[in-house]
Amino acid sequence: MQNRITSWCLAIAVMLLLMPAQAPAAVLDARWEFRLLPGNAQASAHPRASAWRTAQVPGSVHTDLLAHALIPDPYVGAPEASLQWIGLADWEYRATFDVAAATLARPHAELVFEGLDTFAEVELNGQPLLRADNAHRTWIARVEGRLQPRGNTLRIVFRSPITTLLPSVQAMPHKIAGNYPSPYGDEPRDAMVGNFVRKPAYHFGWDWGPRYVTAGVWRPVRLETWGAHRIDDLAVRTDRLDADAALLTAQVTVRHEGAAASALLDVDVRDPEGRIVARAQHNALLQPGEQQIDVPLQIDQPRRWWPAGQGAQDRYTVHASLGRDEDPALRAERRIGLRSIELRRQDDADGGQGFAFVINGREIFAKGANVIPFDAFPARVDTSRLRTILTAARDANMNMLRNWGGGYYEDDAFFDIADELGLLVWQDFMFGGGMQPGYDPAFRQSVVAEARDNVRRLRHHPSIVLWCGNNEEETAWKDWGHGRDLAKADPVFAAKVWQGYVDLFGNDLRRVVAEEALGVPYWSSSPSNDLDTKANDSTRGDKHYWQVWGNPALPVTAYLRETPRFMSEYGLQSWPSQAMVDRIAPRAEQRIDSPVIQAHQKFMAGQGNERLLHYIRLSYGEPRDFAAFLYLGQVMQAEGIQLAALHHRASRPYTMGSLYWQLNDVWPGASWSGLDHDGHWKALHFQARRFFADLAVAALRDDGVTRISLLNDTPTPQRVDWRLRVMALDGREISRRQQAVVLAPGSATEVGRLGDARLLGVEDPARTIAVVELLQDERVVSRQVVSFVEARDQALQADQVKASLQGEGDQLEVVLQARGLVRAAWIDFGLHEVVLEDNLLDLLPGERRVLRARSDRDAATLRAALRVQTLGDILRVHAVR
Ligand code: BMA
Repeated sequence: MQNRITSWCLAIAVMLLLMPAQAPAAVLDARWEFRLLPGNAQASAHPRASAWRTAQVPGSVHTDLLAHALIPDPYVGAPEASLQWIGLADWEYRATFDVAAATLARPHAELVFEGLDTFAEVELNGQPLLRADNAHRTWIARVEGRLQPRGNTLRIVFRSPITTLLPSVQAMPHKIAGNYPSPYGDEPRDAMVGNFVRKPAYHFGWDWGPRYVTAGVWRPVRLETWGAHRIDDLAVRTDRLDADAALLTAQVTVRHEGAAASALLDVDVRDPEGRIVARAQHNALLQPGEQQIDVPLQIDQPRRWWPAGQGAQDRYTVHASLGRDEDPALRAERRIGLRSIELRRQDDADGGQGFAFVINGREIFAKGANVIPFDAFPARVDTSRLRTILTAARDANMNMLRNWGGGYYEDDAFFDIADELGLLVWQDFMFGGGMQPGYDPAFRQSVVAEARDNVRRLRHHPSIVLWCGNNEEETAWKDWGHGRDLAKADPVFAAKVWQGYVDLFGNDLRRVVAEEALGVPYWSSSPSNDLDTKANDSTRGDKHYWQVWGNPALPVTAYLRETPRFMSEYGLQSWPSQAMVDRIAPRAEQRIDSPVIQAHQKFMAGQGNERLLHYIRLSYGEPRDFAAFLYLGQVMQAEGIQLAALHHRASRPYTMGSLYWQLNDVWPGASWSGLDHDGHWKALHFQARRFFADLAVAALRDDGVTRISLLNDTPTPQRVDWRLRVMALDGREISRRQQAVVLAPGSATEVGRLGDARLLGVEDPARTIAVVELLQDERVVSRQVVSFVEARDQALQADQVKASLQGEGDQLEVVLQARGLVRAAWIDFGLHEVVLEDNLLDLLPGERRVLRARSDRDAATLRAALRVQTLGDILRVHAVR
């Protein structure tokens, strides 16, 4: 049983019924098996893998091996080194399936492989069918005349990407930058293959996740059949959108086989309640081959789709059908949202340039985080996990997520949920970093095919507001020495590599987006200024800022001195909860430097926990034990990211976005995430809900000056009061002021810059705080507690909060009663799963908080397990020692 403390919303999410992503597809109904390919070099060391065994499709070889207990759980303990042989082996999958007579009778048929990972040779009934080399593409093969009623066999051999590519990579006189070299010896450190293959980059290991170079049929296989023609695709272009009308063009792609023929094409649009609001009929003359038929549509008084916090997420359903037949091949449906999108890059007077997303004509301050893959083995990620995590994002007042480029293009379900919740998506193409052979035309062609597949698959989602070429490649080349080093070693090759980069990200992908993405803008890299001279600039374009946490590991207050146009990455690490750590390591092995703990800390080859300690020490001092290390790490992360996020928001409109690194986890381990692998809220996520709230106060103290700003992200003016109280830690009030103000829609208003001397007078900085609050209708809607010294030097006391659990059954409440100041109170119930309304709380002297709690456990058990950690308790015990 795990300790699962998280918000209400998470539990509610689980209860929600899941929406089917699309009409049922013709998923191949087959029995799948797998084995190590006979004759493979790994066979002698792993004989048990050589027998045919049942396989799960979609799936991966690691999860199939795990299902048959042939390998230990790749997430528990430290088995990574011992599992690298899997990535060096070749694997064989086979499926047997029957085809119903009616299906077989159809004149046209194809097998559609939505995801093959990666170098795959496919045979159907003993004959070659296709060869694949790109896990991000859809592979399609015509199969009419090649199927039989019973006992068809599909056979797929997956070749190891490492052994396949290594000879050619090793033969290169000069290498191009890959990403994280393997510490396990399965691949030479100076000849990384990952950037030469179109396979999720993180499979080769990343600084937050394990190296599992997997293989398999990772997305469904479908058998599609049709008669004389079929609808291949339906896209809906918005030509004009305002309060009066939406003018749309339904672009219906029809494939027709045989002599020219005519057919009736019907298109209709239903509003969110299912009422038909537009309808058109078109008598189409079909020529042999593929053709696009454009059908104009008009919706009067359209309901627009808005990001979360700005309005409703209304969606319309567009349906196209060719003829009156019930044949699914002759129908297509898209759920769309009506919104306009502009990436506004307005020049400043002084040479800078803005970077703002404008939705339906309104500039939106983007608040959110970066998304990484949800698991090392993507087929394990089900819709309910996506819903849990995306709902948590929305509930933390986020309105944008960046799908980072080192993973895979997410399932349709991800975007359906983002559409529904109003989460804007910044979508990277799948390039995680380093450099790739863009100089190779075949490689570029493969990427273009992949890009078309995915842009077309996803383009109807209103949530997607940017397609971005890659993660950090331009800045790596220009700023991290890679371009310079290669130019020194081999200037001709370096020029060729850079030209390949420009061809791929400057031209090819830009063109695909212009042609296919229905008006969504393109941006060549994050961070960048879209191939302008400088890549990671604070005055133009988007910015990744890693001088805090990364080198030179500046203190978190450095966040306050960095003011970009759009912060697309910044972050601090923490570990997940004790209960999560218990799953991966026995208590006896829970030490900062134990092998199992180190195996789950991927930052800078074993230096991650030291870095974490560095930041904990700066603010809180030395943790007294591993449990305190976990707690203080989470508090440090939450307080540090809050500082940055509030500074970004307070810098509006100069800064128009703040996406921290990272939302979620790929496995249970240390990382920059605010949600753990199961979607439980870490301290950061509770804090994010406060610092991203639409109405919030920022009180940012740097160098002895506290800057107070009032933030309004709502689209309407807000009448509020702001209040400043200076008080002693025991509650004695020293001064107070309060003022009414009207906040403009979408604004940040600075209301004061106050020096310590002015706030403190003669009071002791270690015993005094400033409390800054935003009130609406006399209710505190946002609060910041400003300390004048680091927590480790503050006169915090232990035993300042009394906690109790009241009620029974589904009426449980945690009541907190503070005596003196309480900082960072973290409530947990040990191993018992409890969903809490809020957590990580600062309480003012004398304050009482009542929090709803829900759990399956009985109240007596929970009462006994209830525990509250606070900075005062943790640091005071430390001080006594
Ligand atoms: C960023 C990302 C990732 C990485 C993260 C943390 O720059 O783009 O590649 O995981 O930093 O180091």
